[in-house]
Amino acid sequence: MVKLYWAPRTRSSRPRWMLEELGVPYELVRLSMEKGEHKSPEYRKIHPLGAVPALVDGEVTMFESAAMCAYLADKHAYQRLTPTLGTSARAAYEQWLFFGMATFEEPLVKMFLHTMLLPPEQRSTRAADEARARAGEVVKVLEDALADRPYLLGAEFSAADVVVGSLVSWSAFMGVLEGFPRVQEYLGRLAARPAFLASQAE
Ligand SMILES: N[C@@H](CCC(=O)N[C@@H](CS)C(=O)NCC(=O)O)C(=O)O
Repeated sequence: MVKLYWAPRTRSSRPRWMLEELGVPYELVRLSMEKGEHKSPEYRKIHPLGAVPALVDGEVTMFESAAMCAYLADKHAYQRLTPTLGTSARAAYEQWLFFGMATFEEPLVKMFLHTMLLPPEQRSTRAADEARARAGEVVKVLEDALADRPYLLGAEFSAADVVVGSLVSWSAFMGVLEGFPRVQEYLGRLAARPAFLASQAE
């Protein structure tokens, strides 16, 4: 059975959501980040940086949450959460996957660091403001893209919605969705999915 190394309220909810969407049975291996279990030498054999998530599926052992979503969608392609290779739908799908990881996540991480995670004396109001402005710019791209469609690729939900949707959910938590009604509605659609709800269970 697939094993997902996981901790609540982390990026590990992405592959968990994907597994739930696909109906693939999986075992959750919960790591206590408070106890530093993700930094044990044993776990570092699975994830060399000592982070969550990590996924083990038979002979496949992998890290990087978005790559896990793409891998699972391809492996269970009959569930139709990934477009056919070489098509324009596939190009859009890859664009949104990379947009999530390379463009969208960065300002959210920076905002989170400078408003919540760093000790107050290390936080920079300027860095937080810059990150908030950039996050708004990035969310506007989604607002425009969702003008004529319920999901990123059109009428059909895909693995790109899992990756980008998880970041939209984080954006709501960070308070950057105000003024973006279509993205808020998109999040409402995603959050109503049973697989999303199941992926949040602790
Ligand atoms: N790009 C990686 C990031 C993984 C990551 O940084 N995970 C965080 C939790 S959301 C973590 O485990 N942090 C602890 C650490 O890096 O020491 C992914 O998407 O899987």
